[in-house]
Amino acid sequence: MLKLHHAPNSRAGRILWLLEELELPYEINSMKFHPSDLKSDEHRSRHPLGRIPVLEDEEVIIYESGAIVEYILARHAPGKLKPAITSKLFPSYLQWFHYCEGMVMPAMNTIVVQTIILPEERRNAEILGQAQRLLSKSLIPVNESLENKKYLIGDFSAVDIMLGHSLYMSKKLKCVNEELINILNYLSRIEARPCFQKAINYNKQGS
Ligand SMILES: N[C@@H](CCC(=O)N[C@@H](CS)C(=O)NCC(=O)O)C(=O)O
Repeated sequence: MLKLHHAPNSRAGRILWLLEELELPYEINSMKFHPSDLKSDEHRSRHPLGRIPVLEDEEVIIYESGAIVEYILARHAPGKLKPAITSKLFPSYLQWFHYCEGMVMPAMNTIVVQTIILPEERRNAEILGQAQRLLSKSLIPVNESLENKKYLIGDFSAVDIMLGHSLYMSKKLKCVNEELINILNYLSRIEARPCFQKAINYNKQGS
């Protein structure tokens, strides 16, 4: 059975959300988002940097949330939640899939480090400001692309699980201003999905 190594408030939520949308059977190794769990020898044997998510499937151990999403779709749900390579939608699917970790998340990581992880005396307002401006800029094309669309490529797909999750996290960090109205409306649709709610709230008390 698929086994997801998970901690709350993290990208592991993407994988849980995908597994729920696909109605695949899975088990969860529930960890704390804390070095005591993530940097343990046991977890470093799965991911050398002690990060999450990690997925186990029999003899396979795979990390990187985007790679895990593609792996699950290819091996366990072929043809689902992804346009065919011949589809007109395929290039947009690829673009937004990679825009997520390539453009949005680096700025967001810096914001999380500068507002949550570092102790106050080590935070740097200039670095934080740069990251906030970069994140705001990187959300503008996403907002434009969502004009007259229910989901990122029209119908719901795995790209909503990747980038939709990042947009949700951006909003939680107060980086989605009211001018980004298409993103805000899109997030109401994402948040109304029961599988999203189940994934995002899993084991939150343990965080
Ligand atoms: N690009 C990786 C990022 C993995 C990552 O940094 N995960 C964070 C949680 S969202 C983590 O494990 N942080 C713990 C740490 O940095 O010690 C992915 O998409 O899986």
